Amino acid sequence: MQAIPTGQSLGASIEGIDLAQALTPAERDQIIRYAGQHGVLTFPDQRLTPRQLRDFAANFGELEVNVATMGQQNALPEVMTLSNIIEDGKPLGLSDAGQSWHTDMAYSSMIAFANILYGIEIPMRDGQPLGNTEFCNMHAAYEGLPAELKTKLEGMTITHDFNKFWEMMRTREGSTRKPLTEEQRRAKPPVAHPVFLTHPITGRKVLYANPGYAMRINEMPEDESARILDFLFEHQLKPAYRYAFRWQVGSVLMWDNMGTIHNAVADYRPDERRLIKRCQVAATRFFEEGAPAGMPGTYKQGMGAAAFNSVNGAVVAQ
Ligand SMILES: O=C(O)CCC(=O)C(=O)O
Repeated sequence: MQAIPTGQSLGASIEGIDLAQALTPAERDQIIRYAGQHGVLTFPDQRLTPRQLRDFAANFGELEVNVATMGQQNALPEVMTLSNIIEDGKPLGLSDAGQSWHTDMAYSSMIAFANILYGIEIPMRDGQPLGNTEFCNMHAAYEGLPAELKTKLEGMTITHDFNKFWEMMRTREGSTRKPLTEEQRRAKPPVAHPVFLTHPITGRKVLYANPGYAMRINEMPEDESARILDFLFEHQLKPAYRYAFRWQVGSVLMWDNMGTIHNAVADYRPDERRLIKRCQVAATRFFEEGAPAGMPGTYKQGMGAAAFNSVNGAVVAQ
């Protein structure tokens, strides 16, 4: 297995591995290191059943069963279908997943480590793939912040709410999303995480904010929080931090949700078929359950930077 970096702000193609086969612990740890180092990994030319996708994803942490409960694979609720295809009058899956900048599971006490997607049908027009998945690099976004803002926000927290993204998507023309039920809202109450997370693989700080779910900075007045969040949302999308993945049939796309934010580009028509299978992996490998991930005392010993720093050079203590 070897990583071929894109040379851009994020991304590497991982070649020489068949994800349908069980990983060795050494391969698993190498993929974790690559995820921290490159943020976005692509594994070309894979051939996976939903169960094999699930088994590959389960190497990296507990799998999330999405609270939305739409588009789940029968008998394998950890595998979701993302698709615009309608068959026999029924949607095959969730047709508008991730179509705005966000970080998966920022709204959960246990945040996400990785999303792992497998491309089965990819829309093409004039020989070019449509429906790119775009990313921004949150290690670089942190490093690019003005020094005084880094100092000011150090130790502060942001409240994230699942309902923010959901309601924003509901306002889109043609949305079939229904308001979340009381039960769904109770299952995902708003939660606070540090504005700056010490990334458990690289040991470096990342900006852990995203326009999809971040509601407010808790330790400052509401108007100041709104102003600074607007600044952070604009800053984190700078072209220098961006990378766009162009899909191919058979690609597996795996990204580190702690060090990136992402956006699914909906530039294809309803008749241009897109079919993706997805697993979401919680960061249970890196954080203790119970308290919001990233808060002092939640980093698991032995699983973080100390274990994975060899490709990243110097790391800071957690
Ligand atoms: O379909 C895609 O390209 C990305 C979906 C997405 O944003 C997600 O899984 O969170």
